Amino acid sequence: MSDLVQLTTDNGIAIITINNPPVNALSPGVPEGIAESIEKINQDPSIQAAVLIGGGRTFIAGADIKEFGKITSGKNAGTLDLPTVLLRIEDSRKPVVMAIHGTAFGGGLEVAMAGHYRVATPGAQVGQPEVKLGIIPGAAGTQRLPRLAGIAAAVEMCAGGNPIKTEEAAKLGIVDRLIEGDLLKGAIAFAREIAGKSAPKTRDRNEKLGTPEQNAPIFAAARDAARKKQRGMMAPQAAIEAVEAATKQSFEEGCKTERELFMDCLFSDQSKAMIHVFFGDREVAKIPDIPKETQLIPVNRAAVVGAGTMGGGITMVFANAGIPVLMKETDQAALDRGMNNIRKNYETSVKRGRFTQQFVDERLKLITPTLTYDGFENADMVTEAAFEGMALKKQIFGELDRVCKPGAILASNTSTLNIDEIASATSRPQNVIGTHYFSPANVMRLLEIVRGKATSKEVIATCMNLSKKLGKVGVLVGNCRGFVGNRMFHPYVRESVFLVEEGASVEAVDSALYDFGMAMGPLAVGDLAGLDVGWRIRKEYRHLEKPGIRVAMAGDNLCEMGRYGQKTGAGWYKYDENRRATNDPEVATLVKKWATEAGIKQRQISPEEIVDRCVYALVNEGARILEEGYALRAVDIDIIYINGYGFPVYRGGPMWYADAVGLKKVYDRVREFEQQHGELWEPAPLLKQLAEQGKTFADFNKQHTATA
Ligand code: 3H9
Repeated sequence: MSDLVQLTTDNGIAIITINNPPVNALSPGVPEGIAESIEKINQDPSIQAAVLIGGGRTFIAGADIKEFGKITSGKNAGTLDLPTVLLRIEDSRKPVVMAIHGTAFGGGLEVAMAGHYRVATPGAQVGQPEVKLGIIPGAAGTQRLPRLAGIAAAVEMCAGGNPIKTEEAAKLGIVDRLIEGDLLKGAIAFAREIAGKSAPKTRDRNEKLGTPEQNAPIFAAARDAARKKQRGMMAPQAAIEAVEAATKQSFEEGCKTERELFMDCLFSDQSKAMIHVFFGDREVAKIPDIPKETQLIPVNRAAVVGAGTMGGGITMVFANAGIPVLMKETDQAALDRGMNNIRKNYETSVKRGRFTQQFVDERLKLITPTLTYDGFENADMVTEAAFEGMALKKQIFGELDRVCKPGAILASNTSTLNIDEIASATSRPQNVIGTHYFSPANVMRLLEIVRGKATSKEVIATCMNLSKKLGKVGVLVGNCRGFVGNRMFHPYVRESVFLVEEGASVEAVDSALYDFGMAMGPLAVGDLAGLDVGWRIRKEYRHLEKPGIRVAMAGDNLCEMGRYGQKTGAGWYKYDENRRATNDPEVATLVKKWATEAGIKQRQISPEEIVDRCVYALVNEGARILEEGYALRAVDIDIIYINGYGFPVYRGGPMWYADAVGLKKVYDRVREFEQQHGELWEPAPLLKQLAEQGKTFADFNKQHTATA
């Protein structure tokens, strides 16, 4: 018997326990161990029924995702045999009760559904999250789930990928009984109740499969929703097709259809990219020189300086995590505006069903607006979110140094400024760190955590840990201008403006990148964020520009005309009072005039060139950042771009995308652009090196962390 699966007995009831920490994934040995146990149970006349349970904190959280890479590279096919094991469970003459706690996800729920009964602890979760990995259920999940839960719920779970609580699963018929108290004891008692009775096989239960008339609108609505909400992804559509097969084919044929669709997805670039993102989300939390055991600073009370858009959003982030927070402004009107915005934001969340009124009332009680620093002496962490200017930030940090208790974390939400210079205004630079949120701060998942020269390991470890508690993905970055995200965004936007100046329309640039999968086109993003933001920064840093190098002018010229984007009703586009965009022919005329005056030739530009110019500008800068060590690994850059900049998750982030295209091809294209457009396109040395060696950015990851 495999070490990963134990078989014991309790007075005629067999207990199969899966012990594969941390999440009891179905790694090689687990399905085999289950199959062997089932065989033994059926041969043992003293056994009347069996319970299958997960050891530790959870039931089975799914197939072992690490195995998928081995399958696609031809090194392993073990996980794929799971459907056969599940048939053996279902065919067991002794009924099998699945006892669920923690999470029964993916292959875990598929195992559970092959059992004859399911009992669960309240508050546990079940789900088919495979689409989030770019695949679909591959062990008959799309065939058994509709038989237990009905078509509508099965489509939603398989195509949407979101888990449900066991309370809801019980209502849907996925779970037969909820067990308060000791799960194993309850499951054994349940097994005694059903022992000797006929055991229902899920695959034979066809009563919830509906009629074609009932199902057609469900599938049509699901396909439509997936096209909109999971734009560009193949797995959700495949999942819907597989569930539809359950309504049109026999169980066996349906399983074959599911398997074909599963294999198509598994071998797709999308699934490889999304699996990379799954592990990347977790890898970014690992900082090579900061041990796991690093002492954390308890953050029980927080304060925020500034009640503007960012300050208010950050205040909500702390309140949402249950941390009492002071929010300071300099005058009453601004403070009132800030509190009103927070209230409005919460009202919208209640209307949209994201939060309950009770949750919001509790969160609002945690927020204390203030005009003074009174109470800051109790804060464990203060986040400054004032206007972006060095003098002001230094003044605030000087004040914080005077009022805050020793050991308090002093964080700045700066998006561009030098953290070390900000820290120099205090007597405790080891406590100063950057925490760069993305707008709207209470929604966007990314948190760039900026390490200053003196920032202590305890402060870094605390902020990394806190980011999870705040519902964010924290990524540690170095202290360079624009940090990682904005430093890369600059050449990306620059190229989008160059392209417009060279003859592409504003809409053509935006739609090429939208079709590539970006959440929004770069010019529409500029209008949303305010074109004046970049314009002001560029003016501040103009002295650093090399003479003779081309500068994107059209965006700045629009700002000179007062066209700042959505907030002034016009930018790259025109906006109505509801901020709905329409194309503005005046922009095309103006840009053409400016380009002609500047001697820029107008030409036809293909969507392919638009994507290459903008995305490779990201990649080339990303390569420099990686080589300079401002990002720890290529995957850190990918996670930043997916969570903060709307890069499509199914392309795995800019660095993964470049690896998938092939660095030689990317390098050659960058060289081509260098010949056409000059030194702004000089290939990053790391890109050149890896391309010439036939390597990838992911290879560099390994070397880098190994030597760090
Ligand atoms: C599937 O089942 C396909 C089937 O249809 C069958 C096809 C034939 N495999 O997230 P955490 C690791 S597809 C391998 O930090 P939490 C994770 O990398 C699968 N490893 O904990 C991490 O490692 P490390 C469908 C896995 O408490 C450690 O475990 N299932 C797997 O915050 C702890 O994870 C899913 O998609 C795995 N399946 O969250 C579920 N799961 O410590 C994916 C986790 O080295 N998993 N690891 O960084 C999850 O959603 C969360 O891990 C879970 C726990 C909610 C379970």
